[in-house]
Amino acid sequence: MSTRRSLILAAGLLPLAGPALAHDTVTELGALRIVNPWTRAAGQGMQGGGYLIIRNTGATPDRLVSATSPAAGRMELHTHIRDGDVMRMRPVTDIPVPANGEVTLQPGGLHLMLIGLTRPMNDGQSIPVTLRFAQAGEVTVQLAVQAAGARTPAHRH
Ligand SMILES: [Cu+2]
Repeated sequence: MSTRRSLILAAGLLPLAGPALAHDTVTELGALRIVNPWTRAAGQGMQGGGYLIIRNTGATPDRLVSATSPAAGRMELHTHIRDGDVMRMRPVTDIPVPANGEVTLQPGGLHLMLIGLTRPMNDGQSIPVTLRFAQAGEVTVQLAVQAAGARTPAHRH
């Protein structure tokens, strides 16, 4: 009897646990949710990409307009475009975040670019990055540094 009751209670909790997995890293900024920020290990003086998901739970569109980090001399917002057989990076002035939608920054697509790393980014570290949005304002998130991947997009700056 008590076992069955526990199971029912657990099942009742599942919908709450479903949308945000326990291992997701989520930072809230107004209606925005910055999910699972990460980067790849890279050496001092090199550059690195920043990847994350921006969810907008609100009815107003927003835009990511800039990013800064003490770990980088400067940062840009980038996209990839196909140039023949090669994917090349291009700066963009902003990254739109649709109302009631999301945008994913990922390798090979839109991403943050950390240029001129002021220190090495080592596997397992966290790199603070401050994101500035046109509507929601600023928030600082921590990029989780993962091992340098075998697949690295062509970087031209
Ligand atoms: Cu880039």
